[in-house]
Amino acid sequence: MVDRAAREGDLAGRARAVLTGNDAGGWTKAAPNLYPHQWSWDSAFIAIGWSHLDPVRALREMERLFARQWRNGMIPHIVFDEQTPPGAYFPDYLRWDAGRSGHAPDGPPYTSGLCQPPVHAIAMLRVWEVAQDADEQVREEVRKRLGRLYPAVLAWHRYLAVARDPERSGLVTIYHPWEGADNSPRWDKALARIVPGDLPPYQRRDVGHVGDPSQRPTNADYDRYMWLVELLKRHRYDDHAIQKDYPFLVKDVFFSAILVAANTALLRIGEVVGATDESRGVIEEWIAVGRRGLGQRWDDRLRLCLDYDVRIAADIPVVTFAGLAPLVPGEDDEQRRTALLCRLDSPDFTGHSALRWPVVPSTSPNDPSFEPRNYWRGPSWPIIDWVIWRGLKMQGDDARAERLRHAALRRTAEAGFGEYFEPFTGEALGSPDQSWTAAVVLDWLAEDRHRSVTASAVGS
Ligand code: 9WN
Repeated sequence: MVDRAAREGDLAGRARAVLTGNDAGGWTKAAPNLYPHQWSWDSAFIAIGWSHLDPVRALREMERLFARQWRNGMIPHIVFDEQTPPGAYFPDYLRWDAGRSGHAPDGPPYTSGLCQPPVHAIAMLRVWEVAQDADEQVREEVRKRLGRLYPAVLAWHRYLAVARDPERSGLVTIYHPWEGADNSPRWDKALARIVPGDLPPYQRRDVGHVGDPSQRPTNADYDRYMWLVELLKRHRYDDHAIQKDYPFLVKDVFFSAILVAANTALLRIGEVVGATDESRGVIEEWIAVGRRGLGQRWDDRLRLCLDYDVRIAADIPVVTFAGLAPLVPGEDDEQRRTALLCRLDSPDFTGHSALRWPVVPSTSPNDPSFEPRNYWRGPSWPIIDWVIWRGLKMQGDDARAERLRHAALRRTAEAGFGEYFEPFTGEALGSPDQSWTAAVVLDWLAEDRHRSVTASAVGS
C-alpha cells in the first residue's frame, strides 16, 4: 500500500511505506522477496523504525522474536514464518533442523541455529525514548512490555558473555559468517581452510532474487557456509562441543562492541523497569570486560581494532568498518578515540575522494579485498552508518554525527531503500525495499524533528 505522502515523494512517507509494505502482522519481513522471514538484528533496527509510527507495535516486533528464544538464552538469527513455504528462502528451517539441539524451543522450532549481533536492547531503549513523546497510557504500556522483555534480554546477553566467550575475554566468538557480515573479507582466510565434505544437495535462492550473482557470495563460499551448517548440526548446536573441534571460530570485534553498547542500554532499561541491583552488577561487569577485550584488540599499526581467528591464534588484518568497532560503545581512551576518528575521516573510509556520499564503506576502497558491488566487500550499509552515528552522538561528537546522518539521508533520498549501495556510483544493490534501511531512515528523520523542537525551545 502506498500512502499519500509516498506518492508525493516525501522520504518519511516512502520509508513508512516500505515498513508497512513488509509488515507481516506483528513482525516484519527483512525484505519482500529475498528475505521473507524475521531476522534477528534486522528486527531490532526495524523496531527502531516502528517506534516512530507506533511504539507498542515496535515492541511486538521484539516480542515475536524473543518468543523463539532458545532455552540457553540464544536469540536465533532467523525466525521462520510458518506460513511461508520452505522453498521461499534457503536454507529453510528443515535444513537447519534446530530440534537437534536440546536448547531449541519445543515443537518444530522454526528457527535457524546461529545468532546475530545483539542490537535488541539498543532498540528497546530507543523505543522507550521515542515513547516519551506519546501519551501516558502508551508510555505505561511500553514500560510494562519492557519489564517483561528485560529478563529475556538479560538471558540473551548472558548466553553471549558466557557460552560464546568461555575465555571471559570480553569478545564474542562467532561460528559462521552468517552471524553478521556474511561474505566480508574478514572471514576469507578462516573460510579458505574449510574443505566441504559430503554435502546434501541444495539450491541457492538468493541469486535468483538478486539477478547479478557478482553482488552475492560465490558458489564455493556457499558450499563452505552449508558445510559449516552440517557441522553445527553434527555438534547438535552445543557450544562446548563446537568450541572443541569445529573449524570456524572467530572473535568478532564489531559483534562484541555492539554487545557493550547493548549492555549499556540494558542498564538504562533496568532503571526504567525497576530491575534488581544484582542484575545491574552483572551487566556492569560485562561492560567492563567487554571494553577491556576491545582494548586488547587494538592494532597500533593499522590504528583499528582487529578480529581474531581463534583456530590459528592470529589477528585478521583487513581494513573494514569493523575496525572502527570501539566507536560503537564509545572509546574512553582519548588517544585511541582521536586515532579512530582520524581513521573514520580518512581516505580509507568516509574521506575517500571518489565516494558518492561520505558514508562508511563496508570494506575500505584501499584494501586489496575491496569489491564495490559485492555485498559486505565494499558497498555501504545504512545500518552500519546508523550504529556508528549513534556512537558518535553518544560521545558528544555532534558535528561528525550530523555530517554522517545528512550524507546517509541523501543516499536514500537519491537512490532509494536498497539493501546496500555501491560506494562510488551510489547505485542501490541487493534487495529493494529493505526494511532496516527504511527503519534507520525514519530514525534519522526523527532527529530533525527533535532538533527543531530543541532549537525552538532554546530560541523561545
Ligand atoms: C543470511 C537479512 C540478512 C542480514 C545479514 C545479511 C544477509 C542472509 C543472506 O541478510 O544475510 O543470514 O541470505 O545472505 O548479510 O546481515 O541480517 O537482511
